[in-house]
Amino acid sequence: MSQEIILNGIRSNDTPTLGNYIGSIIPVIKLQNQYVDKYQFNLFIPDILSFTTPINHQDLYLNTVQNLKYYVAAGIDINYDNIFIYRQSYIPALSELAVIFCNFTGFGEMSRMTQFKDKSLGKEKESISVGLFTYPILMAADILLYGASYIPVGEDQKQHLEFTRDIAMRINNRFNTDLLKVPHEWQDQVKFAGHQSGLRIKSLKNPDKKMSKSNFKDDPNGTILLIDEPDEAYKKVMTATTDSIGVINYNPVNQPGITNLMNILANLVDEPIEKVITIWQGQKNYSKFKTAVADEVRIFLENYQKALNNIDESDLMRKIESSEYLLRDVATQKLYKIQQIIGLRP
Ligand code: AQP
Repeated sequence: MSQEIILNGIRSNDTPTLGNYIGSIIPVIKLQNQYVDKYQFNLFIPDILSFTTPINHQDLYLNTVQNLKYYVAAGIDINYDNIFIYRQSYIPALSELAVIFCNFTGFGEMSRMTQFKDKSLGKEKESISVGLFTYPILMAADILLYGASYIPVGEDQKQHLEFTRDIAMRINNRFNTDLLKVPHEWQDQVKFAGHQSGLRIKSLKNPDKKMSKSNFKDDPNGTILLIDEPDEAYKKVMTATTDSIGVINYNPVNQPGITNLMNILANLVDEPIEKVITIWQGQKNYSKFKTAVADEVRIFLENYQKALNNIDESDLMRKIESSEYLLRDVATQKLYKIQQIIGLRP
């Protein structure tokens, strides 16, 4: 296990959306196709982080395995030995590392996290979990336990990645060590994932807001789930909120709805956004443009869902269990070294 590591996770609080797919899964697949000989891939479900906000716990175990299937359906090849697919809670060293990190994290530092502010906005204090508050700490432990270099995430996770770098550098400096590998900085992560800037797919109905799996119930027509009926998803795109400007422009501020659809299109047809802009910019027929996007969404879902249904569950379970077996060992050894430098072990 001496290769540099690319790490990626999707929580199992609910069914992933097209936003998760474009922001997180597509980059991982591209990186696999480009770099499978060069890097180790840690793909996992942060199941402990999946109930930082309330969920139906009866679904948690099955959702966790199910969400790992979304990687495989997208093209992750489980036959590679350097691709690890696992569940966060099956690596117990992780939780201890997170508790250790809590004591090197400032309360003010966590209070500034925008995801916490967004997710707790308007809620009674008593109903907001401390787990949501400390989410970035567990995420940092997920990354630093294995020494991952690249974490292809959507733009919403930028601040958490920066925190991960900060805590790694803080502990390294404090104990005069280089034990914690500092992941690359945000701009390098974005470039490595093949983007020019971080991606945030927006709700089709409220294009000022992120498309988010936990918002599905409040915003069903703005959210495309990866298990949506392809025809339903087609309709959601056709009824997406746009604007009254009447000319297609890539302009996230003045035309967020149109810009969002352009981003979706570029990613589904795997073309640079510049190419989509060249084709559509200046055109006035929104309906024709929406039809082009809706067609691609429908085709994508049809193919993707076919692949999802064809996954051999017992092969996948074998892969998950062997990955967890190997990683538990690596993680325990790393935790021991950290326990030593902070004085918990001789
Ligand atoms: N709308 C999005 N655009 C681009 N990337 C996105 N991601 C999520 N939504 C978008 C990326 O998906 C990965 C997995 O995210 P997660 O499930 O661990 O948590 P999240 O970021 O909180 O995702 P959601 O869908 O918004 O979940 P809920 O609603 O449950 O909180 C991350 O890489 C994320 O950037």
